[in-house]
Amino acid sequence: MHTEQRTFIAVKPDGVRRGLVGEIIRRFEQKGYKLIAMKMLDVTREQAEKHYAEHKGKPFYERLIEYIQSGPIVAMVWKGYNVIAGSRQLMGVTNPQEAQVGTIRADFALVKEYNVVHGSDCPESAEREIAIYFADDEICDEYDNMAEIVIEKLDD
Ligand code: IDP
Ligand code: MG
Repeated sequence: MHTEQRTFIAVKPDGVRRGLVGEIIRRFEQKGYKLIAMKMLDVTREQAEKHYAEHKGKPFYERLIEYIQSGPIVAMVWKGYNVIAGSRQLMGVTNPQEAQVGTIRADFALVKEYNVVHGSDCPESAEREIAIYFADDEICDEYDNMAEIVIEKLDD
């Protein structure tokens, strides 16, 4: 049985400022994932604290909260076969200096404090993060993209 998942992806403020929105979206589209929600917004302190609750108390927490609020983000929901692990592969590991060449973070970022993109790390955090930024009626899942047509064929 295939694993259709949803994940929360955000172009962080440094990625927006550097003009990487299109490039990052292109990589997810090109892979075959389906974009089902997107908006630009200024993250509130409350949203930032919810988003990064797991990091509360860590030495970099306050800077992280400031960073995610340092300019608008582009928040997105992507859907697809194994999209959570797959999108983390496309992004590369947290520290751009350790990320594989060819990943977003390796190709476009220098340090982990400014690593241009966020992606959920498991189905539970994906659903939790989606709910911080999107209402149910902002999700547009009522269309078939090419990848879904491929997956339907796999199920036959
Ligand atoms: P992830 O974004 O790859 O899932 P997490 O460990 O969840 O990485 O950390 C969330 C974000 O916090 C990272 O993307 C990065 O921006 C920041 N961060 C993580 N570790 C450090 C650190 O050691 N110093 C500064 N910032 C960090
Ligand atoms: Mg994380």
